[in-house]
Amino acid sequence: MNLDLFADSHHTGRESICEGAVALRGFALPFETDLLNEIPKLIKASPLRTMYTPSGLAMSVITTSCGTVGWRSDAYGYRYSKRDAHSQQDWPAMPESFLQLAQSAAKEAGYENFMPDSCLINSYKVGAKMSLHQDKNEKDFTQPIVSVSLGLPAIFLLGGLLREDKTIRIPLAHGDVVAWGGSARLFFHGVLPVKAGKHPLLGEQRINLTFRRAL
Ligand code: MD3
Ligand code: FE
Repeated sequence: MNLDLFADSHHTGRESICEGAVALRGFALPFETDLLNEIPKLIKASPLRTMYTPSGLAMSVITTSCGTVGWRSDAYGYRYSKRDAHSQQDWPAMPESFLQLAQSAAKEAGYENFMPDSCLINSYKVGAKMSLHQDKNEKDFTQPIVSVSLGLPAIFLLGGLLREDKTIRIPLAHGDVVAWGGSARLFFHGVLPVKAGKHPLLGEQRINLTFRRAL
């Protein structure tokens, strides 16, 4: 065991996953009340909806966004758009507490001046998963992605730059935040099917927020 790393992670709550990827266990817990207050309002303005892959397969996760731009997927491909095709309105603004959380987490992970313009909200019911993929729809891959896990726990899969690279499993629990930057920014990743359970605050689901600089 590397005792220095162990001691360090206990003092800072910072856990290095690989070059560029840093887990901050429980970092979102002080923001819990704000997050749980804002999420229903966002979902009311721009409802969670099923997205379809360009080949026509329904994703098991249901998705919405807030911020200047939101992510969408359909027969025309994956992209960011200024308006929500469902509500035919602009996406709801990113709540101040979301921005504070994303920026303070990025800074703690070593990424100064992170200015996300989009927050993707993914809802996983029991059994929902996300297949191995890369996030390549953003303009600047030097910008990290900050993810926040809420509700039921999940096992996250992290691979490498090639689809066939071996994957490691990272358990993610309510309140965990991970900053994905550096060479990890373009690594393949996914989420195993969420196991049955009931979270005291979120019930039978997992919600993941991913903060991105899209444009
Ligand atoms: C690692 N979401 O929305 S977040 C996605 O839990 C997505 O909902 C997953 O992958 C979820 O695209 C994982 C963590 C995440 C996000 C982006 C990454 C991990 C990443 C980009 C590169 C490497
Ligand atoms: Fe992703």
